[in-house]
Amino acid sequence: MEDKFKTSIKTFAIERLKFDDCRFTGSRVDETIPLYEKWLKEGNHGEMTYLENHLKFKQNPELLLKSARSAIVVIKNYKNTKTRNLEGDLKVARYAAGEDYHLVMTEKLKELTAFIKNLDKTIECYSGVDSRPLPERALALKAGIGFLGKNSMVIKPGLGSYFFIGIILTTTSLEEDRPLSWNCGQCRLCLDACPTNALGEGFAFNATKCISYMTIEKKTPLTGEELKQTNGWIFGCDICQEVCPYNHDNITLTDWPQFLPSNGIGFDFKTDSIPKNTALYRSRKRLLANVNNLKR
Ligand code: B12
Ligand code: SF4
Ligand code: SF4
Repeated sequence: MEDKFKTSIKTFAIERLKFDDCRFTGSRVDETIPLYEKWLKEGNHGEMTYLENHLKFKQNPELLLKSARSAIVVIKNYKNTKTRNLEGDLKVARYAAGEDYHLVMTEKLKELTAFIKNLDKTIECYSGVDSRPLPERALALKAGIGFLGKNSMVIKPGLGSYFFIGIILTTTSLEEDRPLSWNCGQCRLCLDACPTNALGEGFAFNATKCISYMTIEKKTPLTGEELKQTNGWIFGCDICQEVCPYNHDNITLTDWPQFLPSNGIGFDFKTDSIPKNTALYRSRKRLLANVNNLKR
């Protein structure tokens, strides 16, 4: 599809909707499927069995959208405070301190989809943020949004890694943007900082050891040892991002007020009344059980 079409989408996404980047790639990520299969086979996903069901969709995006050809990748910075104290009693990760990003991002993706369909009514779209079986990091990497950090995050030089990824699959072929050729170099700060050794050499990542998994995803109750390891984190974990030099103090804060701590639970968990518009609200049963166990 002609460049003018891409430019219109990009301009609308960045200038009107205030996404921090918008790039284009093909809908397939064939080259990363063996990595994903190996990761599952090794049991790195623990109790997140839904990730096994995601495999067939990641292998074949046409199961999500018939004749899917391209992916539009948008990102939004959620950095919501200049610095963060990683110590403390009960800690909530930056991404969950504001309003629920699923809801906020989905609304913006709807607006972008409406804009695209207005440009060309014959185009079909399928969008998702986090909860749909889309290979979001693989698409973001292929589109050149950023590079893969040793902490397994997509990192965009100049913005860091505190951003959400949103995807729109479309039925039209768009010229693909190029991936970034960048990497962490000799740095290994995140590997050394992860308190549970969830990160390993060669981009290894064992979710079952990750505090984020323990506090958000694990369905069975945390063991005493796991509770000890969470060390006050009650929803997510920011350590491997906070130590990353790409997330230095001068990175600008988000310009979407929804993601500011004042519009959600904030960083300090002090009350049992969790605002309904936060991601924590949906997980509150597990969250409160963990908090009560921690207090014991
Ligand atoms: C399951 C999941 C988790 C799990 C597992 C995390 C993980 N590292 O895999 C848990 C619960 C632990 C988790 C935690 C977090 N998550 Co999460 N999570 C997901 C989810 C739903 C699926 C990820 C997945 O499939 N993982 C399996 C691995 C194997 O796949 P992958 O990470 O996609 O990696 C692929 C690419 O890296 C690709 N690849 C491409 N090129 C290359 C090159 C090389 C050399 C290699 C090795 C691989 C590679 O291969 C991999 C396999 O396909 C995605 C949303 C989505 N639908 O994709 C969000 C997502 C990855 N999470 C996100 C976030 C924000 C977080 C947290 C920061 C939240 C928090 N503060 O606690 C932490 C970060 C922990 C960490 N260091 O990764 C963001 C990441 C944004 C970003 N900048 O990268 C996503 C994209 C959600 C979103 N829409 O914004 N998450
Ligand atoms: S989120 Fe925390 S526990 Fe998980 S890999 Fe990063 S530092 Fe380790
Ligand atoms: S802390 Fe260092 S090794 Fe880890 S992701 Fe950042 S730059 Fe890469």
